[in-house]
Amino acid sequence: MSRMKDRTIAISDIHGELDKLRRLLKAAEYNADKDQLILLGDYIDRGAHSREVLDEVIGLKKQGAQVLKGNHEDLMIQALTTKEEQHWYRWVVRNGGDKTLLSYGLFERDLIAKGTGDSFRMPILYAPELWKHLEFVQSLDHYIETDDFIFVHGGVDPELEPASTPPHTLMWIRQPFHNEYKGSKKVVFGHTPTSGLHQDPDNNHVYYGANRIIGIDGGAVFGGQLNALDVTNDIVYYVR
Ligand SMILES: [Mn+2]
Repeated sequence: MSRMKDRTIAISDIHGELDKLRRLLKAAEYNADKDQLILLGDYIDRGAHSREVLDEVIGLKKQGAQVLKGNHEDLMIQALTTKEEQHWYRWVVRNGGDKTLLSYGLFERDLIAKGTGDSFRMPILYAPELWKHLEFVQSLDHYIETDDFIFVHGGVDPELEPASTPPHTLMWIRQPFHNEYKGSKKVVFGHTPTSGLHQDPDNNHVYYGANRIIGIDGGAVFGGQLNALDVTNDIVYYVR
C-alpha cells in the first residue's frame, strides 16, 4: 500500500454477482480516494455476469484497488491456455465456467461440438474481450503482505512464508491452513464459504478463527451473502 488511506476493505468470491458487488460497495460507502480496496479473487464462474464483473474489477484497479487471483481465475487460465481436455472440462463443466463463457455470448456446447485440440482456443478468437480479460487475470498477484496482515484467496501453507509458497497453494489450500496456521499475522482469505468454517449452513458471516484466520467468503453465489471486511475498524458490511 503505497500511501496511507483511511480504511482497508477486503471483498472475495464475487462469482459474477455484479449487482451484489455494486450494492456492497455502496453499503460500505467505498471511496477510492480514501479507502484501500483489496479484492481476493474468484470474480468469475457460476453467477450470470462474469464479464461485467471483470470489467468492474479492471475499473476498480485503475482507481487504486489491489486485485488478487483466485482459483477460478486459475481454472480459466488453464482451460484457455492449454490443450489438455481435462482443464477445459474442469472449468466449463464442473466449476461453472459455462456461465462465464455465456456472459461473453459463447455457448460451451457449440465449442465442445467443434472437437478437441486447437479448437479449445477458439473462444478467444470469437471473443476479443475474453482474450483481454484472460490477459488481465494472468497479470494478477497471489497475495499481499503488510506489517499486520496477509491477504490471499485460499490461504497460506502453515509451514512456509507466503513469498516461498507456490501460487497454486495460495489459491487452493483449505483445511491444512484453517487447522494448522500459527503465524502472528492475521490472514484474510476467501475460497472456503464461511458456513463451512462456522459449521452452520445458515451462517454466512465473516469467520474469525482463534488462530488469526479471517474467512470472508459468504457464499454469495450460492444464496449466501457478499461480505466486505473493513480491517481498519473491524466492521463488516454485507448484502444478500
Ligand atoms: Mn470461490
